[in-house]
This record gives sequence, structure tokens and C-alpha cells, in this order.
Amino acid sequence: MRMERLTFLVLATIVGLLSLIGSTQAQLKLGFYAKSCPKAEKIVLDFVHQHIHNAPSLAATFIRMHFHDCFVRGCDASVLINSTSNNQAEKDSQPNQTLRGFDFIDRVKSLLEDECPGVVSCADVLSLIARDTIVATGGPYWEVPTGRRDGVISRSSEALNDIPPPFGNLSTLQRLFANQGLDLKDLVLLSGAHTIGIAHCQSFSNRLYNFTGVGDQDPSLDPRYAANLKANKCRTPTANNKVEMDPGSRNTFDLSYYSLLLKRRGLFESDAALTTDATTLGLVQKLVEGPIEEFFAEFAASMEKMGRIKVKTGTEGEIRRKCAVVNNS
Ligand code: HEM
Ligand SMILES: *[C@@H]1O[C@H](CO)[C@@H](O)[C@H](O)[C@H]1NC(C)=O
Ligand SMILES: *[C@@H]1O[C@H](CO)[C@@H](O)[C@H](O)[C@H]1NC(C)=O
Ligand SMILES: *[C@@H]1O[C@H](CO)[C@@H](O)[C@H](O)[C@H]1NC(C)=O
Ligand SMILES: CC(=O)N[C@H]1CO[C@H](CO)[C@@H](O)[C@@H]1O
Repeated sequence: MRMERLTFLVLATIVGLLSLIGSTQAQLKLGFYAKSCPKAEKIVLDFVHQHIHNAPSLAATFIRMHFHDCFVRGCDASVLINSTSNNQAEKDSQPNQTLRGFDFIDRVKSLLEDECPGVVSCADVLSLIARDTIVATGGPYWEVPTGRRDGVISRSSEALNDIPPPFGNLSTLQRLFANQGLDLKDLVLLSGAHTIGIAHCQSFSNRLYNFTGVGDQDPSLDPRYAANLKANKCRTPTANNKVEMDPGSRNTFDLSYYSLLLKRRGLFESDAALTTDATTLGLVQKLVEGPIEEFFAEFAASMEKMGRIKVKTGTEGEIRRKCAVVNNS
């Protein structure tokens, strides 16, 4: 009897200790702030509803920013950190040159600091803003479980290594996505975000003017479309105007990005790459057939997966007071 009780106590203690260890490796969960800051998610959503109509094009920049954040050191708001005299941050790396909307995030964060100081992470704020602005502009909904914590490190060189370049071929894209635990299906679905927003000529002008270094054009780009770009927005190799990635429907989250790919009108080599492999081409062809609800549902699943990349939880990282600077800096 005694022996049994002792065994029970020992076992109970072990189970208790294990769950303690488990809690430091906490998971994201829906409504993480329900007790610690019950209004948090509503504050974000209300701000988005009040302000996004002034600048609906920000929805595109926020979903892109969320992607760039998650691909470098996980979704930890490292993309929001300013450079300092002795550190060049992700923000100041080549792939981030055209990110904007940082003040929008700062304003939401300061409302949250007023409500519950030091509770809501910048990483969660960015994840929620990305989702809420896309939904508010007519795009798909996805779940955003919360509980991410903020990183304290942000290096420009890592952004350059980890963020896929527009000139990447399929194997490069596959490798960079696999580094984040994402597969070819995620690649095809998440690239679908290029159904909204703009690019600058510099992101693809090599395809128009000097594809292999002999003044040639990328043969995988529809020559009529290339001619049109060269006659209008991208008149010289150094022109840097904005071009709609999905002409005529840059504000509408729809299937036209995928139909453009099949017409060889994807703007980047990375877009065109999705039709160079049987698996990804098959996925594109299936998505194009619709219905759009199917794309939205699958996109949502991939976004939620992306939002979980290498997140810091529990006692890792910190809750930054200002998103642009680490605490105690
Ligand atoms: C597959 C690899 C990807 C590559 C190589 C890539 C590359 C790029 C480039 C070069 C631009 C244009 C930047 C400029 O010239 O201003 C861009 C824009 C954009 N990207 Fe991607 N991207 C990729 C995946 C994604 C993903 C996963 C998302 C989001 C889920 C995304 C969302 C966007 C959006 C919304 C824009 C428009 C931004 C705006 O209007 O300001 N991209 N991307
Ligand atoms: C893809 O690009 C990488 C890096 O530029 C290159 O090493 C590789 O050979 C390319 N793969 C294919 C199949 O073209
Ligand atoms: C095309 O690229 C080659 C090799 O990089 C370079 O020498 C040449 O000056 C470029 N031509 C133009 C028109 O940019
Ligand atoms: C971060 O940098 C931006 C742009 O230089 C600046 O406007 C902002 O005030 C900085 N934020 C902080 C908290 O230092
Ligand atoms: C938004 C932002 O900080 N963009 C910077 C990205 O990096 C370049 C340098 O490569 C800076 O000039 C931009 O200001």
C-alpha cells in the first residue's frame, strides 16, 4: 500500500514537471489574449475598419510584410526593427526596399500599449493586421492563433538569404520554402497573394531587357505582354515605375493571377516558375477551374501554416514596447 502511494507520488511529480517543461514550449492558440487583454483583437480590427479605406493598397504590403517576417527567424516581428549604428536590420535589406505602412502598425501597437502595457506582441499585431486588412478589402479569411513573442535580432543579411528572390527558379523556391517547413502546395497557394498589389519594374526588368546578358528577353514571358511593358511602364532598363501584378484586378483577391500564369503573363520568374514543374502546374490548373471558395479555403490553411513558422512562445523573446526597437536598447 505504502509502496503504491509512493510510486503514485513520484509519478505525479514527474507528470507535473513534464507539464511545466511543456508550458515553456507553449503553442499558439486562438484567443491567447482573452484573459490578459480581452479587447486586443477588437482594437486591431476596429482600427483596420476605421483606417484601411484611406489606403486599401496597404493590405498588400501587410500580407507581404508578414511573409517577409515569418521567413526570417520565424514570425517574430524582426522585420519591424529599425537599423542602428552597429546593426543593419532586415528592413534595410534589398527585398524589403518597398515595404511600407510601418506607421500604421505603430499606431495600432500604441493603442494596445495604452490598453494593456507590455502584453500584446508586435509579431501578433502584424499577423492580425495582415489578416484583418485582407479581409476588410474583400480577400480570404484565415485563423490567426496568437501568443507569438517578439525577437530581439534582425539582420539584413538573413533577409537576403531567406526571402525568395523574384528571379528564383522552381528548385530555389522549393528549397527556400522547405527551409520554413512549407511544401510545393504552399508555394503555389501563397504565391496567389500576387493577385493583389504592385511591383516595381526593377523587380523584373531583366526579363525585358537583358535576360541572359546579351540584351535579350525572357522567352517564358508572353512577348506581347513584354512589349506592352516596354512601351509603357518599364520604358528603359532602369525605369522603376509601379506595375500592377494582376492588371485590371490589383485590388481584387481572385483567381486571375493563376490564369495569367497559364498565359505566360506572370510578372516574375518566380511566378513563371510555377508552370515549369508538373506538380505545381497541376495545382495551378486545378485552382484556375475554381470555385474561388476552394482557393480561399486552401490559401487560408497555408497562411495559418506560414503564421506558425518558428514562432517564439512562452518565455522566449520579449514583448516589445515599440515595434521598431528592442526593449532595453
Ligand atoms: C514565392 C516567392 C515570392 C517571391 C519571389 C516574391 C517576390 C515579390 C516581389 C519582388 C514583389 C514586388 C516588390 C516591388 O517591386 O515593389 C512582390 C510583391 C508582393 N508580394 Fe511577393 N513574392 C513571393 C511570395 C509572396 C508571398 C508568399 C506573399 C504573401 C502571402 C506575397 C505577397 C506579395 C504582395 C501582396 C505583393 C504586393 C506588395 C505591394 O503592393 O506593396 N509574395 N513579391
Ligand atoms: C536554379 O537556380 C539555382 C541558383 O541560381 C541554380 O544553381 C540551379 O542550377 C537552377 N536550377 C535549375 C533546374 O535551373
Ligand atoms: C547586359 O548584361 C551584360 C552582362 O551582365 C552587361 O555586360 C551588359 O552591359 C548588359 N546590357 C544592358 C543593356 O544592360
Ligand atoms: C524607426 O525608423 C523610422 C524611419 O527612419 C523612424 O521614423 C521611426 O521614428 C523609428 N522608430 C523608432 C522607435 O526609433
Ligand atoms: C522600408 C525600408 O526600410 N526600406 C529600406 C530597404 O532597404 C534599402 C537598402 O537596401 C533602403 O534604402 C530602404 O529604405
